[in-house]
Amino acid sequence: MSPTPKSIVVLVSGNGSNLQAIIDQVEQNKINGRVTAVIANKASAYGLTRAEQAGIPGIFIDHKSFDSRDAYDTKMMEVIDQYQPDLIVLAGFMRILTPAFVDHYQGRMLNIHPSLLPKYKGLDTHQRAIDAGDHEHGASVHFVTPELDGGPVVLQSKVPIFSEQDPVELAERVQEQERKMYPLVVSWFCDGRLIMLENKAILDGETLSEMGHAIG
Ligand code: NHR
Ligand code: GAR
Repeated sequence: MSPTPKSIVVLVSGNGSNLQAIIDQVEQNKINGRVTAVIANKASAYGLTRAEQAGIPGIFIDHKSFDSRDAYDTKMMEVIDQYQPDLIVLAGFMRILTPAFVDHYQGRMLNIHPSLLPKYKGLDTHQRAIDAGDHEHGASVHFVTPELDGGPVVLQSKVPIFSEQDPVELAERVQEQERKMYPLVVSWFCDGRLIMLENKAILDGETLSEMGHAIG
């Protein structure tokens, strides 16, 4: 008998194409989990519409109506914990989270970042990779720790950068990879194959290198 499906809460700020990829893989029974709630900090986030279409509660929590990051994150925790999550998935979520929030979900929170970490932490990663004259770029899935985009990497996927590369076209190619890699990592976590221990990512009992597993 397979263990109880994990409860996954997904946080979004925008389009939600990574959310959709995860919902699709859940529906195809490729992930031993269920997306139990989608939370957005923007009312306009298309991810909320995707949630509604999939019959999943989509909840808008406006960061602008809170006085501080602590107050916002406290409210988020209250709402999220109603869904008893085993895993929190950041999927294009654009708000930096407080150490208290990160500690509360320690070892249970993943992010996908559009760069080959440790390169280009933070924002505007596609333009920065082009400006640096890099020949390759990509995305990384990592455990979230209080250090922004600094948690242990689980999986990376690379794409080439061509000469006179347009950042929008580059972002599209990176996101195509993201939609393949993120559901895979979520499935590993839900199968109990992936854990974080002492700030390291461990898959099937093996500690992953600083750059995680590489594909593509
Ligand atoms: N929080 C912690 N503590 N640790 C991480 O690794 C986090 C995190 C919150 C979000 C995603 C991250 C990314 O993949 C993420 C990782 C937002 C910003 C940012 O500067 C930076 C990195 C990420 C997400 N946000 C601005 C802020 O003041 C707002 C920007 C905006 O609204 O457009 O929060 O890139
Ligand atoms: C993705 O490319 C993700 O890597 C990036 O935003 C996009 C969200 O797309 N994340 C960040 O930049 C986090 N700061 P999606 O909403 O379609 O999943």
